[in-house]
Amino acid sequence: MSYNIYNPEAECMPREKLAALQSERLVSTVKRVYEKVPAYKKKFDDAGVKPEDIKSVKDLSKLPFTYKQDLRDNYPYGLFAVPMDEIVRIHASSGTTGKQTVVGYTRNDLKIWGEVMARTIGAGGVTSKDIGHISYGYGLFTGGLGGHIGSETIGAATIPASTGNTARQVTILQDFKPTFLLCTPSYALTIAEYMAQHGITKDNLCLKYGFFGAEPWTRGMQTEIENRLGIECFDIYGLSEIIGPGVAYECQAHNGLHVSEDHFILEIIDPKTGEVLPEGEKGELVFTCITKEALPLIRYRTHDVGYVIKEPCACGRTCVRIGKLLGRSDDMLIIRGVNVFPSQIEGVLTTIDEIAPHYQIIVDRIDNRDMLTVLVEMTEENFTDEVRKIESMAAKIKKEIENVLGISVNVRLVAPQTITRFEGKAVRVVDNRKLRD
Ligand code: DLL
Repeated sequence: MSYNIYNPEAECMPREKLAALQSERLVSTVKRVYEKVPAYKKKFDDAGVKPEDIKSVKDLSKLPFTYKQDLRDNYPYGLFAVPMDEIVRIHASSGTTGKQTVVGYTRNDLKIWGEVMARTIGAGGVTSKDIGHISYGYGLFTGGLGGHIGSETIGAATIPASTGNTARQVTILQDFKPTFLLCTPSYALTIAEYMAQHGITKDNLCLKYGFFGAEPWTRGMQTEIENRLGIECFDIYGLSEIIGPGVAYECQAHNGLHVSEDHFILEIIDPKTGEVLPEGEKGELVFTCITKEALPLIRYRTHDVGYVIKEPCACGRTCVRIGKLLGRSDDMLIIRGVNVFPSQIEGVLTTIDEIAPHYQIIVDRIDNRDMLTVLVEMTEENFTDEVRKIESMAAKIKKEIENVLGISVNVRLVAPQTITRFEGKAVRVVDNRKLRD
């Protein structure tokens, strides 16, 4: 098969040439942040490293890490490396604790954002002939305007639908005939569900591709959305601190997400020791921005857990891939000492036909013992109030989850439409232990 590549020169650059380009860009970025950002000067001085010590990408690990806390300590604009009159856009990410993280873009940063997002949707096959429906939230969140800038850069007709009002979204999907959709995977399911309830089928739409991300989702969820909407789904990854969506993207080979390495250098580290891990090992993703003007973060700790796929990709891109993200180290639950990622539970649920892919995980501490309960919705077709049937279905799901997690869990089946639906990022875990601690 032939694979779509938006910018073959950049995406398929020989590795040696890429390393030379990364080195050149890293050296100048490090020099610039040292001169322009007092907080970085202090950080480098404290670590005993001078810009002259950084001669190539091989020296990257000499540099100190940047943490979300650094952005909070320098709230709102303290880490910007350009004067405010060069900033043309500001976004922020809310997070669940502490102050918002504020990020800025110069005109050139927006150009880069457009480029990496055009690579992202171009990898799925989008061209200027397509029509894009952007249902990530527009606003301080980077999803909406990030999708928007990529879609316009590639030259597609762009519909800035934003999130919410699913009835209106579905009308637009039918009437404006978009060929690709961008939103969170959980919102894609909400749209599919609304359509099913209103007798609208995938044949009433012209959608061909979907670019979903901003939250972890499993391969099973991907297949579910593909079947329901009749589209090819692509996983897209990014974070506001680095640029927003556009940091890494899935290609038509569907085996990992390519990183735009000419703009962002990826390292995988052991989150406990900070040591860079050998290729292929699972650890925390750390990114360094080497072309951004406004906010070129150095060795930014994402808390996202992933690994690099070594083998060359069938698509011909030379930029490395990260495997599908398993979740964040901070959404990892520790249940009676065992590490549990919500995505492991989702992985099991999406293989079982009788239930809908809507679930919630509740963690309690009862008599000093952690208890994990999974609420799972039955599908309309399999909905029953017959106790014996419910019990046997719950027992089957419980067994399958326990096989994967290696700990005992409770499973409760609930009626269709009883678990909260999400327009933006889904919140799937309620940890009551934290409320009491
Ligand atoms: O979520 C940017 C984005 C928008 C990415 C739209 C993709 C699509 P933040 O709000 O700063 O930015 O959240 C970043 O979301 O560190 C991950 O934990 C998570 N995340 C983003 N994409 C994925 C993905 C946007 N494809 C945080 N799979 C990141 C798993 C993801 N987690």
